[in-house]
Amino acid sequence: MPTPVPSDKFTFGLWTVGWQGRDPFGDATRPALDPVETVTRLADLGAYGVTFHDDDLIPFGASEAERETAVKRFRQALDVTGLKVPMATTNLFTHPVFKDGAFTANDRDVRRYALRKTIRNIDLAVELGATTYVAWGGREGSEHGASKDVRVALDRLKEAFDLLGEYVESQGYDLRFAIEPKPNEPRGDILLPTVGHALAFINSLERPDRVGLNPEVGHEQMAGLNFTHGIAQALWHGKLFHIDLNGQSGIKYDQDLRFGAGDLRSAFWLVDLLESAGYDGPRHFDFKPPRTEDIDGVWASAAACMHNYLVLKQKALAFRADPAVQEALRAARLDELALPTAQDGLAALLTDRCAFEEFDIEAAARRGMAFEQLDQLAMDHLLGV
Ligand code: GLT
Ligand code: MN
Ligand code: MN
Repeated sequence: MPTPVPSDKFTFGLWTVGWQGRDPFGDATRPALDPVETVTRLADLGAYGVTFHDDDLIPFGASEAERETAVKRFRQALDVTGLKVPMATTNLFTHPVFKDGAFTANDRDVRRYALRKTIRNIDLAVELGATTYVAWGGREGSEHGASKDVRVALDRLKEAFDLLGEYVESQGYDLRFAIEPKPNEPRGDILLPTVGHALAFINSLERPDRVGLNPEVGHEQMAGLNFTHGIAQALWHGKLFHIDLNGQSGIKYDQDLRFGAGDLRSAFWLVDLLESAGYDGPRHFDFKPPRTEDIDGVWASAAACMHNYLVLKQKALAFRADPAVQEALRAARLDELALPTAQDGLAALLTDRCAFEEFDIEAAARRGMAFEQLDQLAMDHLLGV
């Protein structure tokens, strides 16, 4: 069985294992976790790093002295364990002040506060070595038709990223932003609901090169979308800056299951893609150990996230190396997809009688694609038969 090691680049948010199980219907089922304990336990399990929201590390409203102590203890734990902080983010959703959003709240003073809160944590993130700053706009959205002028709200969202980019540049920070799309929850509808919406938005920013994506498995699947396709497109645009791995069973509330739970076949194709595309960023788990679990269950599910990734990686590599698969890929004509459609140019295409006048449409229509055999080989690898 594969054992996780730091070079696998597995990372976890403090808020994941630290989730106390509070949901809209029930109170916490677990006590709070000390970030220092989280760092120690994650290092013991073979993780590479840990990520945080400002408020995960420094309780909201803490005094300057409390802040210093919290950061000092965290930093010491990082030094002792060697755990890294590749990414950090801002909590712009828990406090009631953010009930109508942060960067797109109708109230201007809330927007200005949200930017200052973010900038303050960017400074800390960079001090701790982060090179990616995630922006999940959980409360940037609405429940009512006229309550949000979406075009104007997008102006404000662009303004926020332009200002943050200006700040990071003025400080000479080596830091990029990663937008995390989500279709809904906690707002009825959230701005930039999918990978595609976010990709288009980034093109309108002043510093598009500094902004990419942090897609989350469950968030795309909540919208019924193919996550692996979304990741492939993000990679194609050079925009996969970070990734949130977890599990989800279809179109329902955001389940944040451990990685591999939920849609296992999709997880297999995702790992196959990340590994074959050479994605070298952190494999970041953003999951919630179910509230049925005690603290032992929390660490068991964290270990399982890494275990499942490594098992799927083994299986994906074996799938690609299998001569029967390579033969099936040829039969499915993947090599032909890789050929340009008109390497001879437009003029040659227009005069090529075989392309149209003499093209045997019926014969081409009769050709089978041999996809079922290929897919069953993948299934057999996944099932271990
Ligand atoms: C929150 C959300 C996640 C985001 C985090 C970053 S916070 O738990 O559900 O998907 O990645 O703000
Ligand atoms: Mn989620
Ligand atoms: Mn996430």
